[in-house]
Amino acid sequence: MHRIVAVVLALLFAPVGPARAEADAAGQGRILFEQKCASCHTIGGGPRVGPDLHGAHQRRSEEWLIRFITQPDRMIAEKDEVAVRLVEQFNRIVMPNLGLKEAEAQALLGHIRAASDAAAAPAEIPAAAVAALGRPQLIAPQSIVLGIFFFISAIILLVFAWVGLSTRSPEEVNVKKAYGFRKAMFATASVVVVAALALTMPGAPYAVASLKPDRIVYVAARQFDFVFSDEPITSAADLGRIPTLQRLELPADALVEFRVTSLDVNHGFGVYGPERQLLAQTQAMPGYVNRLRVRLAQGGYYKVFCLEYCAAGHHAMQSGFNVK
Ligand code: HEC
Ligand SMILES: [Cu+2]
Repeated sequence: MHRIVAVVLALLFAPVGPARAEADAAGQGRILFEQKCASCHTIGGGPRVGPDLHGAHQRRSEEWLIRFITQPDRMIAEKDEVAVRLVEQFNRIVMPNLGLKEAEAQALLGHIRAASDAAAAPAEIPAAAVAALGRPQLIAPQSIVLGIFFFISAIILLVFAWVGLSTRSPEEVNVKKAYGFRKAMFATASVVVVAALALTMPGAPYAVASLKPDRIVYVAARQFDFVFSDEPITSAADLGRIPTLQRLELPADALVEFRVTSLDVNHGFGVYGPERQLLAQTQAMPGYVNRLRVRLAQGGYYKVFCLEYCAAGHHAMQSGFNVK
């Protein structure tokens, strides 16, 4: 009887025990990766601040990887051949020592293995596609503003030149006439300013601010990436627990509200259109949520760049989304 109970118990628990432990380890590895590594690395999504870790377990020994994940700074200082070459390749940005224990590195390796198996090999961006991007074109409002700026600048230059030249032949000034002219100038300027305000105020975005957005996207910026989600992510501990949007798709012509915060230092959240013009931007600040509302008519891929120098990996801090 005891033996039967023992066998039944063994059958019930034997396969479950290790499998669950493995799943837990994989889950822990995934959370650790989201929290500590995903800001610089992808697995199959291409290089970012650091190399794509797709298949890292195939190109390096387990021992090397564990050591590098726990003590990258020491290995680089000791001039490990592979580590030094990687530093050269990645703009001399040294991977920080994140104070991980060996068990955590093991869990991370488990995740890198599992995620590498799940993801296809990273696609190279064809050089032709990069070369085909021409110089960015000025969009209408920008070129109109630039035109007005040049026009006013030209008038100011002409006035200065005229005043400068007029000093060659000094003449008496009729003070009364000069004051009269000044009054007339003031009246003209007042009329122009009030008219310009009356014409342009209705276009100010205050009315849009009272509309209900069609879509709210939460953005958490951190060194060195942007995390999109449908729920607020307010601390690094939320990463890996709150689902993030790996690929953000937005409907065209919808009113989209980005709620932008930062998990570490100040960043900028700059949205660039498919022709690579800056369309909208706000700051990403720790402890604050800045709202940025946009209505994007044109379909295509919009890029997001960090607009505030935030440390050595700033140049790689970019993301993007599709509008359909
Ligand atoms: C601040 C950015 C940053 C963070 C965060 C970061 N890394 Fe790195 N990582 C790098 C860079 C840059 C390199 C290339 C080597 C160098 O320059 O130091 C690298 C290299 C590596 C390599 C070697 C890759 C290869 O091709 O052999 C592994 C493995 C690695 N990182 C794992 C991790 C893991 C795991 C984490 C999270 C615990 C992590 N990294 C966090 C920037 C980072
Ligand atoms: Cu930055």
